[in-house]
Amino acid sequence: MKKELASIVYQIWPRSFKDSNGDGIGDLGGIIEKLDYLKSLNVTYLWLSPVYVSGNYDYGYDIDDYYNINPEYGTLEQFDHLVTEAKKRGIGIIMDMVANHTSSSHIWFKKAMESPDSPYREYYFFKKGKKGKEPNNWISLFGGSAWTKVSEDEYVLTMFAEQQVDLNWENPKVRDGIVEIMKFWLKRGVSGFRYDVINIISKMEGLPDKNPHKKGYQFADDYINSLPKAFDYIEEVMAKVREEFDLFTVGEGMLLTQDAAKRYSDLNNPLFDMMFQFDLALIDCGPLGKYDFRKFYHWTIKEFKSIVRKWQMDMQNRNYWMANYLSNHDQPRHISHYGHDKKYRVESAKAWAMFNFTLRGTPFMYQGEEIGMTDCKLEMNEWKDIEAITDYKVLQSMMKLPAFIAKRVIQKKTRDNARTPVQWSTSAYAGFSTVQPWIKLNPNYNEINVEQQEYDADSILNFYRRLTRFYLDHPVLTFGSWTEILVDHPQIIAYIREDEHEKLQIIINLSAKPVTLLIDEPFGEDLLTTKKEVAPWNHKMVFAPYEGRVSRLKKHES
Ligand code: TEU
Ligand code: CA
Repeated sequence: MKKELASIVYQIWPRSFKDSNGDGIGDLGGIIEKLDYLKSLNVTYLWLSPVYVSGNYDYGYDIDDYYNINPEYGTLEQFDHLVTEAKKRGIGIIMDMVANHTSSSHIWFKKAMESPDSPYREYYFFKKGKKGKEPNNWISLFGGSAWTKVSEDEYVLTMFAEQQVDLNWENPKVRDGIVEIMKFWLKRGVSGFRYDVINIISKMEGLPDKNPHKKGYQFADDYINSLPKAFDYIEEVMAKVREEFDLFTVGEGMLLTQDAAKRYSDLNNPLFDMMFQFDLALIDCGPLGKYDFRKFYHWTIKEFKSIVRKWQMDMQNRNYWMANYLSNHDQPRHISHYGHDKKYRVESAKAWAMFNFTLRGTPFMYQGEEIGMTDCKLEMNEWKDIEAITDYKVLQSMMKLPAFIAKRVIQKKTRDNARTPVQWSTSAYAGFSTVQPWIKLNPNYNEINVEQQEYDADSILNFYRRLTRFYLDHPVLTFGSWTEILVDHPQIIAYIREDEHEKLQIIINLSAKPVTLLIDEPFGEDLLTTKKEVAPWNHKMVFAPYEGRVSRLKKHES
């Protein structure tokens, strides 16, 4: 197996990481300033959410120019400097490859709009409307129709915002264009890419209506999700890139099935090294996704465990590979989502971290989780996230929610929760900037910030440092087998990781209540614990709320 699978990837959402020039916007200079800090977290790769030129309708996921840096973030020279400085510290840079769509200000789209016979029309999906209506009934992933009107009777496919135009991968020029972009950045020294919504690049031929007999817009998932041609396209572009470069690759799979995962990241013949799936993030959502609130506030540790089991077992049995994460720029903060962001914030942050770094797969972490940052309540005039702003209307019009409930749903789920500035210190603006940041700062920065946690050996930050070091020192945590124990326990998640050298037992209380466990063979040697002081192993063990332990067991001769 590729040794890079034993990596720690730290995701940066640049706009909110660190501002270096006092304009309230995070930038490349800020990342460079913090490289030693990132090194202290034993990070091996930094994945940067898009830093290319963008109109910022979807904060970088709408790209105007793939060959340049957003001037708000810096210059190409600064980017090269970042790559060099990171490399000095043994850290590789991973770029975000947004290849499902360009922005509507990208040169390809502008040329397509110049004339009806422009060859660039083949780069996108232009289609005539049906009787004054959209060409089909697909719903956009940000709500509303998936079609954007471009002239009297013509539309173009936009699966996300109207400023994000879906590329037509059927066209070989599109595929070559994407290869060229990747090579450009690889030549500048980047180590690889994260591929945005890569499983939806192929669309059902003819773009037919979904369930024509049903009224209203339809969720077009099965018309766009991992269609056979998606695999062919990826195989082709990746082969062209790999002719010249070795690279680290992770694909984002929206509504990824296990069969598709097996094909994307098969260890014997990977298209990508690993994939992301969303099942844990969507644990409390209905079938329509994130803003389908019907199950809100109701999820159980049992359900959580069954999702973990489903993926851990399948990737092991069928020999493919997944990226593990709890937070990213699209989800609420995981401490607020799964943990306890008040009384047990510190304890639950450590418990969830221990969980994420001891699963089979490659662990990813997201800026701010290492200090246990929490969601932030934003009032409507403070919302920045285009998805939230659109869905606020959709929740009222399509799902018939009263405005005040729609507002509460958005406040709980908005991506802005994860996008407030990183809290570096207790100084003005949390040490993120010297001026008012571009987005609301979480008022809890006086209690939650890097500076204070640096001085506390028992802080979440210092726990992450021990945990990441431990992870890198114990390859069994990456490659070893995963066997669940205490399967039916309603509060505890527990498993054994084993390879030819080592056998580790992980037991974590994911609940806010203490748990008593009766143990047959209490011989564990604790290697890493979330609590500073722990009781010795005994036949009867009490696990405090959110207490977790990694212990070494004796390997039996077999
Ligand atoms: O996200 C893909 C995606 O599936 C999102 O629609 C996600 O489900 C949603 O944001 C959850 O709230 C990727 C990027 O990570 C996201 O930031 C972009 O907005 C999106 O693609 C379009 O590029
Ligand atoms: Ca700045």
